[in-house]
Amino acid sequence: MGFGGAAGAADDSNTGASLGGFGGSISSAGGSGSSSSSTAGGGAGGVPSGGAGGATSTDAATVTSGSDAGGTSDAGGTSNAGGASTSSTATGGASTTGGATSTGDAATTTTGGSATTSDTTTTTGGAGVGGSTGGTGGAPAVGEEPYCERLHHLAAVPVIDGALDGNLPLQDLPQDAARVPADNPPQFSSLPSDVSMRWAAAWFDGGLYIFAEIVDPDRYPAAASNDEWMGDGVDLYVDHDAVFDAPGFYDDPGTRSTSVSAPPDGTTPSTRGGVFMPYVDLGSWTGGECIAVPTADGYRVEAVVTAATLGLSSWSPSPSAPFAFDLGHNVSFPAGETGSEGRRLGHYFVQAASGADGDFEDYPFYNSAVFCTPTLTPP
Ligand SMILES: [Ca+2]
Ligand SMILES: [Ca+2]
Repeated sequence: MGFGGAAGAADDSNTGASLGGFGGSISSAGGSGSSSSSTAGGGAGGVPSGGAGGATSTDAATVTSGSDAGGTSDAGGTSNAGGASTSSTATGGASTTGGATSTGDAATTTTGGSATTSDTTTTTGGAGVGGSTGGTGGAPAVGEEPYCERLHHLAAVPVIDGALDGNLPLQDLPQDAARVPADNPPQFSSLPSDVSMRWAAAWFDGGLYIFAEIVDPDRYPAAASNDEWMGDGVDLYVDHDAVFDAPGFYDDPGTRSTSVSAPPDGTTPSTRGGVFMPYVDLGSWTGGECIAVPTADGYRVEAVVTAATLGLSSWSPSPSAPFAFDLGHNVSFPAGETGSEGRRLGHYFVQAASGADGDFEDYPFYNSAVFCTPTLTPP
């Protein structure tokens, strides 16, 4: 997570920003597949139209791609030649391709050919006018697991010990949906090149399972006096039913942001975690639901989010009761350096708003409308 107010220590200029205008479409970090694999399988695809922030993104892994079977031009003015992709650089199976995209005042999440929209819905068939509804696209390339789009079921309750459960394939997390505070010292205006993350996710009968493997030669978790997100670590954002009382906001209970701190050194595992909502620190993440263990070149994070994490008395996800989530990697400054967000230099996400420019409302720690809404495969 990363809102400045929670610890009172951050000083982002966006602190206190109004929630009045969630805009834009979704930028989704894809896997490592090729462009062809991500666009293959696309149905009658879409282009964004209308709505605030509805411009076609040029982001490398944005969800505005897709082919339009009969398109000529959409209402938003984006030309879309029939059959041609409007975003040639979408990569990876996790990118939302072949699907429909439409945007409105609230963001749109597009996963594998289905679209969920808020406020403004534009739907068109083959004529390709004014938005779109996709076909059956979005199938991953071989070996890819687009966890933003689809989660497999774990038969057993995961064991939170730092070792991967379920033999899940790990997926690269591209750094295109990144945020670096504008007031960082100039030499820290972008994420360091030697930090990376691979991750896996699944659902089980009690909630969401996440595993992340981080390469980071410089483990520098938040200071003990600061919130867990203010240094190296992993953030996880979850809503239990993918439905929001007010689009873009966090439900209480039901939606939570959690942060797991990186280990403090190369030998000591950590179970330090925190639970948050925007501008609210809800306390430590206890109950053995998260762990961070050091590795030779970084660390691993493993966690489950359950009913207790989300402030609920019960939660039983299923294919007919899916949830929404997102994931972020908090990346620190070099040891000894700090900025307006403590030891955190910046962070990047599985999914953020298309064209995200640093404003809080573009990111899942603040805007629940950018969460992934995966299909849950049957047990
Ligand atoms: Ca485990
Ligand atoms: Ca909800």
